[in-house]
Amino acid sequence: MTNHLFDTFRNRMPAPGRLLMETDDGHSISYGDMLARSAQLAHALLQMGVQPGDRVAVQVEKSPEAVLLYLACVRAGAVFLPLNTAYTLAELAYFLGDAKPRLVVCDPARATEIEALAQTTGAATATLGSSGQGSLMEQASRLPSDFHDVARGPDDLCAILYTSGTTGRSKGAMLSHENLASNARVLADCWRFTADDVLIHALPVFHTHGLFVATNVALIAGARMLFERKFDPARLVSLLPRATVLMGVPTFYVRLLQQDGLNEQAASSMRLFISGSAPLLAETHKAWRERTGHAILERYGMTETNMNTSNPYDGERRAGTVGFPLPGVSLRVTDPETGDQVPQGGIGMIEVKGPNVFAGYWRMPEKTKAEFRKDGFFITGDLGLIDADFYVHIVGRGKDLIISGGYNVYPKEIESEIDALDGVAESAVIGIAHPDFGEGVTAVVVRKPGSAISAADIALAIAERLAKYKHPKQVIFVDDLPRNTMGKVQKNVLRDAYKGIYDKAG
Ligand code: MLC
Ligand code: AMP
Repeated sequence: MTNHLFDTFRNRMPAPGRLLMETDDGHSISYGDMLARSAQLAHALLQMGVQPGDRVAVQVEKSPEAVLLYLACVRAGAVFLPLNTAYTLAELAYFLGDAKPRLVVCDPARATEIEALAQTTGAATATLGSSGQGSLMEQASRLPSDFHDVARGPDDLCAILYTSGTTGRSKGAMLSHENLASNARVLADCWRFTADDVLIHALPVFHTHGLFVATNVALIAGARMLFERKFDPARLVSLLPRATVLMGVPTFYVRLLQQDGLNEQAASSMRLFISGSAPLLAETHKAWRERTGHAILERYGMTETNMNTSNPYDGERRAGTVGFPLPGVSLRVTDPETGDQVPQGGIGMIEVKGPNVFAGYWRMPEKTKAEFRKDGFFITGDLGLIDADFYVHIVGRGKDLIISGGYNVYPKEIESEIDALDGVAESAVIGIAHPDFGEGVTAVVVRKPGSAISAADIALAIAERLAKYKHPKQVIFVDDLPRNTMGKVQKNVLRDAYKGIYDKAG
């Protein structure tokens, strides 16, 4: 047996001297370097006691080494578990307790607190940094640069990515080698990636978009990445003449449009702009076309399913739609109550099935069962329709979810933290249209009688508990929350009442 995902990359690998990554601080990593250094890291993982099937939790700033560590985990047969660098210690405690990793890899700056936490779950810790005593890279540098990849089949677990749940606890989406390999193959084909492509990579590498869509597609094509640690719109415009493809969330495109230097000339070497993770406004699509001459290609996916649909490479890229199901992906729109398919053009729940769809939630068989139909279709929680020309439109969400700058925020998680504060009677967290982030997290709070709790008090209290991007951009105090006859808070009424509050925001 072979290592299914890594062989998928290896079999198409270009000459070892070809570049895989060029970083913003002037370093470059060739395909040959990647093979050697991921091999050394795989040896280091083994030395740390990591065995096939063990989870390796990784919370590190974006760096080429973070990508090499991902590949080392794949090669060592471990299960890669990336964590957003914004997560607080309180959030990490849950993930480590649930996933029970063998090893936790973190940045040196957080080593002390994370080591203490990891010990409570029985995990070893290591830092990644490119140098320094005790760092995994330093340990790896002394180890052999070839490695006999651990055998893993298509259905073996390759990664766990946590995605918050509508009802509270985060769920670990289990992704197999074939989930990732099949999606990389299909996307590289549909988007016509070749070894001549140069992809601007400015996304974080701890979520599906930056890790699997961007990195895996570049790897499978033997392409090169301009690997940016942060999204900096001015710098990005300056990189365009050296690149051929950009992948980003809608906020990238909104911010790039504010750059004077963005024009047809700057984008003349580019062949493709791709957007996903959140809805791209038709007005952004139009403005982009006017400024650069390019129609942004919008696609739709999620952590559990990888990518499901894409607008066509050839053919009309229709603003406000997410295109057609990818080859191998079946997509249908159903009545959320009955599960019956609705007639073409009707709005309903989007369900998908295919080699891209995950194996289930980590140690949550009941939740997994509840989100699959008997015939194997996964219930996405997204509401949509298929139009007369078969383009898929996402028209809303059946799940109570806010997407801010491409990050998912589940209101329930924030409401629970706010409701637990002295002085708060109850709260409702909603998403309100935001010109930069798409939606702005907004808390509507009812104080307890006599309480004077302020927005600043709330911000201070949740700072240690929740990642920064989840924090409400505004807190609004009210006497009561609107409720329907069943007693359920009417979030649509609140969204209506406060729409426009961010219109003047930058
Ligand atoms: C940062 N902040 C955010 C935020 N990102 N707040 C809300 N939503 C966000 N997305 C906070 C910062 O902490 C800061 O707080 C303030 O907002 C302004 O920060 P900034 O400097 O403007 O933010 P920046 O660092 O530039 O980040 C913005 C961003 C980033 C858009 C570049 O959020 C980003 O990279 N998003 C991509 C997320 C992503 O990869 N999603 C894919 C998920 S996979 P303060 O208070 O300190 O000022 C998926 C599946 C699929 O969804 O289909 O792809
Ligand atoms: P995540 O759980 O972080 O992977 O986010 C997945 C969710 O992002 C999906 O369920 C959709 O709600 C949303 N999403 C992704 N791409 C798009 C898109 N192109 N348009 C609208 N929503 C999208």
